Formats: sequence, structure tokens, C-alpha cells
Amino acid sequence: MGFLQDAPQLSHPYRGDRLLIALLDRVFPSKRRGALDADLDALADYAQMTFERSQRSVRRKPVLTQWDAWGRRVDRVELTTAWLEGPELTTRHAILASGHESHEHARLAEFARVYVYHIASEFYTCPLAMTDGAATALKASGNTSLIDRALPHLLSRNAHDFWLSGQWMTENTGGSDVGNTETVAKQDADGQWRLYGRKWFSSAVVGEAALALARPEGTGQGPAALALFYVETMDGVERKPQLIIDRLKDKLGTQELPTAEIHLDGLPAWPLGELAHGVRQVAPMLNVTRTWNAICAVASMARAIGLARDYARRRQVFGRALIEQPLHGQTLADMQAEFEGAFALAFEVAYLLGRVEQQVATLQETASLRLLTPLAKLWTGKMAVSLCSEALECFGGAGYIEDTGLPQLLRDAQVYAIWEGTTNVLSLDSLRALAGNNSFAALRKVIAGWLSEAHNAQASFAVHAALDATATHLDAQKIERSVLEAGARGIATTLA
Ligand code: MFK
Ligand code: FAD
Repeated sequence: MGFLQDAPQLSHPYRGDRLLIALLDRVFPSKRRGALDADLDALADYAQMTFERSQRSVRRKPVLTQWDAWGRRVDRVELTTAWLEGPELTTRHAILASGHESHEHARLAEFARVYVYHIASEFYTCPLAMTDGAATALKASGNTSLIDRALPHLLSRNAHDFWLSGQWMTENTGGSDVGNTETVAKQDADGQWRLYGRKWFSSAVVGEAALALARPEGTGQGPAALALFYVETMDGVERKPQLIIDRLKDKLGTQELPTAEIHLDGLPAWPLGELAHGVRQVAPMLNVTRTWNAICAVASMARAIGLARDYARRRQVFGRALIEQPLHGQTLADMQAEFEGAFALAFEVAYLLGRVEQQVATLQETASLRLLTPLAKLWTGKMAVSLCSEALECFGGAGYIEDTGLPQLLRDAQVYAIWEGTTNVLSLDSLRALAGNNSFAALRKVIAGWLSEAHNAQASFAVHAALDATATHLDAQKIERSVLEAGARGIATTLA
């Protein structure tokens, strides 16, 4: 046999990650570092093992069986290996529980774990994110009976009593504009609420709980009339018959993640709070899952660049290693610079979230978190796609071949910009954040601080122009709302 090309190798996803180690060295308290290191090492070992496993095995998808041999409706979902391993691994290493500890670095500790684990998880991180979001929204609701009932499961450190929670918002009528929700909540004579309707995307269909938006019967139209409900999906080991799985989606990427279309036919439900303003009540969940999205997008970039860099040392072109070709070296350096910026942005959000939740944040940090969350989500979501695409090109034709495992990175990355609020929806959310609660002045001060540190005249000019345009609208209503919205993506990406 003639020449055989070496495959790219994955360096240790924790010990080989200069950026993560530098961040933790700089910010994370040393007295807590030992416990965190132990979990990060274990998760990174797992990630390396799954990388090697993926080189030897054929990819599978989850399979839905709706009927058993005797005609009973069963709606059974067979999961892939990483999904079967998920509950044990993630509870043992306290991925969710660590984020809800009572210290200001809790979220940083959680998201460091998420970052190291994400690619190996085959998007088991998606329902984990929603479970984290549900726990956060439940806490914010102050509903003590639901908190006491659900939180010990959602944040469990033991796989046996761990529950995943879904986020049932999107319907056929709209995922961005959830105000059109058709699912109805009706109250029985005995006071029990039940949900009737169809949810068009449910990515935690194998979970034990969910938060769902629904319209209490007899209330008006529009988003303000929606309420937020908590539901449980299982009766012991059986799925409740009032939850019907119509089918699993056939998707471009995230193929191990079972995303389902479901029907609710009287599923028992409990309101989190008042029977209105459900979107306001679900917002803490949205902001947490958007943070997960940013961290996971950055994890995809890290994997793509890491493999491309390794390959560049193994591949010879025109008489030397690819990495020694000046233009390829520059290409990798440019990718690395973009990635490091995205990493810093995503982890700044994780850091601020921890400070805000523990009530040690300044007013400016609180305002920054509200703005940086949509910015980090939208920016990293877009960048993951372009960076994974560039990384595939670094492998030449091999980057286009399925059983290298590389095309999956690009297909999976496309989802980051779509779910949890598309780029446009988050650009508009950034405007909402800029306009809210007199935060604009505080944010301007923060942003001026960033700009003076950045020493980048071009960026500084663009950002000040974007802020001036926003300020003009906010202060004097001089700009038509439609003009401001049309420019929202420009403002958001400039700020990001
Ligand atoms: C592996 C990666 C991990 C990630 C996993 C992801 C799993 C993905 C699963 C999903 O995709 S779940 C579905 C996600 N769906 C969305 O993200 C919905 C996208 N659409 C929006 O975000 C719309 O902007 C929104 C639904 C919020 C518009 O609804 P409304 O009711 O027309 O908005 P409105 O009236 O502006 O806001 C209602 C209230 O919520 C306001 O508060 P008040 O009632 O007090 O005035 C807003 O300020 C508040 N609000 C909205 N967004 C907020 C927020 N508050 C804080 N933060 C936010 N982000
Ligand atoms: P639309 O809302 O119809 O958007 C179409 C286009 O319109 C987009 O480009 C959008 O940016 C644009 N747009 C919308 N409003 C505006 C505006 N005001 N100004 C400018 N542009 C606008 N949802 C759940 O609830 N639970 C889940 O578990 C879940 N899992 C998912 C898993 C996957 C793999 C995917 C792909 C989606 C999942 N979703 C889930 C749904 C997801 O959140 C929605 O697809 C997303 O919010 C967009 O909604 P939509 O599909 O209805 O598109």
C-alpha cells in the first residue's frame, strides 16, 4: 500500500486547552479548584474516549417505536450510547448541581464543565440546558410547592432520581412570535389544570418534566394572556397517555438529539405563577439556555480548530508540513483570534450570571449581563457556522467526507443560530435590553470602558455610531421604530 495519511488527533479537552486553564487560573478561587479540576479531567477523559469511539463506530439516530406488537401505543424512544451514558456521567460530575451552588463562581464552574463535555454529549447538553433553565425559572417564580417537588430532581447528583425538563414553547404558528400559541389550558371541576394542543418542536421528549406555555381557557389573545405551566410526563416508568409523540424530526444536524412533534391531550399541569405574562416568567429560562448555547457554540469551535491545527502538523504539502505554509498558518491564526474573542464573550456571560444570581453584581454588571446574553448567543451562533466551515476546508476533500466525522461539526453548528431565538430575534432582544429600565446610560458607561481598553479606533467609531443611533431613538423617538429594527442586526453585531 502507498502513502496513508494520519488522521487528526484530539488533544486533552481540558489539560490541552490553554484558554480554559488561563481563564480558571485568573478568575476561579484556588480553594475550589481541586474539585473542579477532578470533574473537568473526568469529563475531558470521557470526551477523548468518545472521540476514539466515534472513529470506530457508525453513527446512529434515536428511533421512535409508536406501537408494540400487540397494538398498544407505547411511544418508546431508543437513545444513542452517549445519551444512555448522560444521566450517570452528568450527575456524578454535578454539571447542573454545580451551577446552583451558593457562590459567585458557581456558573463559571458549571459552564467550564459544559464546555469540556458538550461535543462528547451528542447534544444531550440540549435537554440539560433546558433542565437548568427550568430550575432557574422555577426558582425565580417563588412557587415553593413546585420548587420543593421538582428542584431536588432537576439538580440531583444521582442519576436514579434525576429528571430532565423540556421547554415547550414553539408551535406551528410560530417559534419567535410565541404570542400566537394555540395550546389551551383548561381547569377541571376539581381545580386541576390540563393542557390541550400541539407542540411543534420538543427536544427533551424523553424527559420527565417540562415548562410549557399555554393559554388559559377564556383569556384573550396575544402574548400577555399566556401562562407558564409545569408538567410531568411519566407515570412511574410509563409515559403519561395524555402526551403523544407524533414523530421525531428528520434534521440537518443534532441527529442524536430526539426532537419530537407532540400532542397534549389533557396532560395535567400546574401554573408557576399568575395565569398571564408567561413569556415574562419563562425569560429566566431563555437567558440561561442562551448562555448554554453560546458556551456550546464555542465548544464546537474549539473542537473544529483543535482538529484543524493538529491535522496541519500531520499533512505535508509542497515539501513541508501544512502548518509551516505561511498562508495556512495565518488562516489558522485568524480563526484562533475569532475563537478567542468568542470564548471571552461567552465566558464573560457565564461569570456575570453567577455574580448576578448571588447578588454580588454591580448595577453595571447586571445591565451588562442583560445585553451580553443575547449578543453572545447571536455572535457565537453565527461564528460557529463560519468557523466550522473554514475548519472543514483546512482538511481539503477529507473535510467533506462523512466518516471523518468532520461534516457533522458543520451540520450541528447550524442549529446554534436558529433555536433559542434566531439571530434577528436576538438582535431585537438586544434593543429590548438597551431600552429597558434606564439601563442605557449604565450600559453606555460599561461599553465606553470596553472601548477604551480595546484601543481599536475603527471598532470604537462603529460602536459609538450604533449607540448614538439607539440613543436618538430612545431619548427622542426621532428614529422610526421600523428604521431602528431594520438596523438591529448591525447594532448587535457591532456591539458583540
Ligand atoms: C446545546 C446548546 C444548548 C441550548 C439548548 C437549546 C434548546 C433549544 C430549544 C428551544 O429552541 S426552546 C424555544 C426557544 N424559544 C425562544 O427563544 C423564543 C424566541 N422568541 C423570543 O425570544 C421573543 O422575543 C419573545 C417570545 C420573548 C417575544 O414575546 P413577546 O411576549 O411578544 O415579547 P415582549 O412583550 O417584548 O416581552 C414579554 C416580557 O418578557 C417583557 O417583560 P414585561 O412583561 O415585564 O414588560 C419582556 O421584557 C420580557 N422578556 C422578553 N425576553 C426577555 C425578557 N426579559 C428578560 N430577558 C429576556 N430575554
Ligand atoms: P419563525 O419564528 O417563523 O422565524 C422565521 C424567520 O423569521 C427567522 O429567520 C427569524 O429570524 C425571522 N423573524 C421572526 N420574527 C422576526 C422579526 N420580528 N424581525 C425580523 N425577523 C424575524 N422549540 C421549543 O419550544 N422547544 C424545543 O425543545 C425546541 N427544540 C428545537 C430543536 C431543534 C433542532 C430546532 C431546529 C428547533 C427547536 N425548537 C424548539 C424550535 C426553535 O426554538 C424555533 O425553531 C425558533 O425559535 C424559530 O421559530 P420558527 O421555527 O417558528 O421560525
